[in-house]
Amino acid sequence: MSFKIIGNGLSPFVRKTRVLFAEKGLAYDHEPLIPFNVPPEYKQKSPLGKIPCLEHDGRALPDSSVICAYVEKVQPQPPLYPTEPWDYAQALWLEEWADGGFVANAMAPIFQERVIKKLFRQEPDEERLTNARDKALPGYLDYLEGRIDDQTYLVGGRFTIADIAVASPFVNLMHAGVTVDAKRWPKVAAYLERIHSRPSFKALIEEERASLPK
Ligand SMILES: N[C@@H](CCC(=O)N[C@@H](CS)C(=O)NCC(=O)O)C(=O)O
Repeated sequence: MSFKIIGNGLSPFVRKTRVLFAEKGLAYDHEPLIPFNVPPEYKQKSPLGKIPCLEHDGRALPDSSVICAYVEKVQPQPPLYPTEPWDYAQALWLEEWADGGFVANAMAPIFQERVIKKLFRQEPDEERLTNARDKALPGYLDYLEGRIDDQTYLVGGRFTIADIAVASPFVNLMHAGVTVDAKRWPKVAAYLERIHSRPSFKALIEEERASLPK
């Protein structure tokens, strides 16, 4: 079995797939494609032109959620999706909450203004940054604080795709210098510290930090 994950490691969606691979103990090659002006050949593999895309034994599969669900079937151990139907649905919902809401409305604007623009030596749009950090982000953190309750993991008492998908974009916030206020959101802050210290996340966070300008 040969796997290749295509996409720059700073993408929360690429990180999501890489963490899943690490948790499953699966080896893969990594091609860190940047998703701007992608070559036409890449669109043959990922028709929306987005990262990540997985190559498995010569076949291409786009989209982090699709990739993760597929790899779960290819390599079921250790299981990273709940089996109980309600828990399964909750895990998928939290994955969508992260991918479709939190990333789009809070993480991406902050990361783009603070990190991407710095990489391209552009001036940040302070109003966009402030809106995302001070207006959008708190609502997402309030929701998460309620979901964590007293649990170690988000769903079903064990580490799942929900934890991978939710914790991944918080790494981007860390890179952007935005941390969770532990006084206001104590459960989220402790939860993230716990999840980000897993070897799967820790190794990638260190690799990414080394790639960013100081
Ligand atoms: N639903 C997709 C979202 C992927 C996505 O939006 N990736 C971004 C990078 S973080 C991208 O490729 N953007 C380039 C574009 O939208 O053209 C997934 O989960 O893989």
